Amino acid sequence: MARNLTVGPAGQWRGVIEEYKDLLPVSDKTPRVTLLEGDTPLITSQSIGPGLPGTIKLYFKYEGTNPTGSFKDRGMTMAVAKAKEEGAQMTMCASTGNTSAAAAAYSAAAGLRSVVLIPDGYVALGKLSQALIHGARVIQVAGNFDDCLDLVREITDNYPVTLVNSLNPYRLEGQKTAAFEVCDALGHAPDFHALPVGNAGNITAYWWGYCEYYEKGLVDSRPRMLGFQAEGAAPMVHGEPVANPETIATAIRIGNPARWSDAAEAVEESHGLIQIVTDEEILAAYSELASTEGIFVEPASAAGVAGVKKLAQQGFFADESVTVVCTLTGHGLKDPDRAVDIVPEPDKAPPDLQTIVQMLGL
Ligand code: AN7
Repeated sequence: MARNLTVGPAGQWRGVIEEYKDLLPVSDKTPRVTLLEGDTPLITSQSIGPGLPGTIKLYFKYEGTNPTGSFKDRGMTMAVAKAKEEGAQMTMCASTGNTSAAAAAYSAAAGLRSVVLIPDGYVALGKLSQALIHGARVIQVAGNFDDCLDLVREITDNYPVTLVNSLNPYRLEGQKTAAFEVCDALGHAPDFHALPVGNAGNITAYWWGYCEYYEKGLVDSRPRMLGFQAEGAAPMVHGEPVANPETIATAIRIGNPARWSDAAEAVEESHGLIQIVTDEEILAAYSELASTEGIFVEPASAAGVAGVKKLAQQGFFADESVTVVCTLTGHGLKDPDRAVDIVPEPDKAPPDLQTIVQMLGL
């Protein structure tokens, strides 16, 4: 018998649609296409935060624990549920990897066909394997993400295929629930919220979520939004599209963000900022998260932490006591090659006790 996930055992989290249905554009008729995404941990930083100058209470909203390993699941549950409700047969997206993994998984769960266009050679293996095993039709395009998105827009405008990129309004509706969870966990809104920016959908979604809780009187302040782009893919910082974006953080290797103007508004309204972090700074934060906090993220996910470290060192947070939340957008297992690349190779030894004891200096 099929398990009805919306009526799980008492107390079990029911996924973001069911949990936040009063704040989402859904009705009882909307199918609950869910893998029980959301309810991700808000982890208190044990090492990075206490090491920063100033009095900063640093938290990590770790989205790597979502079912497909990234924050995209929050938006995809909504986008695919609404597509199903509206009678769609096929979903389509362009992706640097995580959107395609989520689209493939949720489409499979909904019984819909899924097509994903990805930039050939620039999608981390974990993400590619997800799209393939969930049964999506994967097309590797000889171009970058922006080329893929142009094609997807053209096709979904002209054929009976539902676009599930973050241009789909339901995606951001789902993603805003992460801001609700942060407020629910803290009991108030943070002073600052930092995150990586690629297509600029997530920073927009968080802002909408914080505004909604604020307007409903559930919190009495809103955070300043801090977005970080990789140095070689920083169109919003430069104020113009980047034709050939380059960064080791392939998830945010995007030259013309789909949600540019919405994100710019979010930053302005919140008195926030969008700044650059270098690949070196991203990798340093990536390593530090893994080796000192015990949190394995993919490189792009470390961009917010890299940015907060940089701002703190510049005295940006002054000496006030502030609460800063960094979203860690995706799991490190998405891109294990990167981890193996930047650490020394493991030592080899014969199956001999003495040798190993000696190697360990015991
Ligand atoms: C781990 O999957 O755009 O600024 O196609 O995978 O909302 O785009 C991924 C983006 C940050 C940037 N961190 O978020 C895609 C895609 C991770 C990501 C971002 C992405 P947006």
